[in-house]
Amino acid sequence: MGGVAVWAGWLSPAAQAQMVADVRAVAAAAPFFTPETPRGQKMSVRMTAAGDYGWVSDRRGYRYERRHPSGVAWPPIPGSVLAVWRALSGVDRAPQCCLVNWYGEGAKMGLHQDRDEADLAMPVVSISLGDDALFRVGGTVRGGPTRSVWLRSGDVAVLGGAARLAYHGIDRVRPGSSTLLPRGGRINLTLRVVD
Ligand code: MD3
Ligand code: FE
Repeated sequence: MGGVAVWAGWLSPAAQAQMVADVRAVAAAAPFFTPETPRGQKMSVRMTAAGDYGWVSDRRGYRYERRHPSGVAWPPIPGSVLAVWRALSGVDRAPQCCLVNWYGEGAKMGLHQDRDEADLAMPVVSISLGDDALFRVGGTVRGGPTRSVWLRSGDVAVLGGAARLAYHGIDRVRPGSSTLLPRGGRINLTLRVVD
């Protein structure tokens, strides 16, 4: 599908290790939480965020918020992460949200669109760390054809243009496929302009 660019192995092993350390610091300030769908279903992915906004979901709905559910402000987006946005986003605006998704054993993310951002002309930049993940992307119509690609640690995907409103999700993570995270699993960072 047009508008998906995957930069395989963009981050060196050293850069990945630095980013994991930076994510740990983010999570120390803004701990991972388990989002619930508006219907009260716990998601299998745990989340936190950095930047002006984080994305939260609970029984009141899903939305961007300026504070973590605990009430603290989100920590700043790490410089290591901002550098990837500057290199690959192709836009002059700074990202306002770095959403952090943590996939443990069996976690997945169902097909969805990202459309809570005000300016859908702004791309989303996605950084994969840790275990390999089977990413599925389709078109802008639910139930249409999809294709799948494995995302590996250090890969960066830029989603823009026609892909910005594409349905997408993570079908599964391959346990033990990376040694980056000491307890295994996968971290995905998505950088977004929100408003
Ligand atoms: C295609 N995250 O946080 S990243 C999400 O790996 C999300 O955690 C997945 O979908 C993950 O919303 C996939 C790749 C991605 C991110 C945003 C997109 C693909 C996208 C927005 C539009 C189209
Ligand atoms: Fe998404």
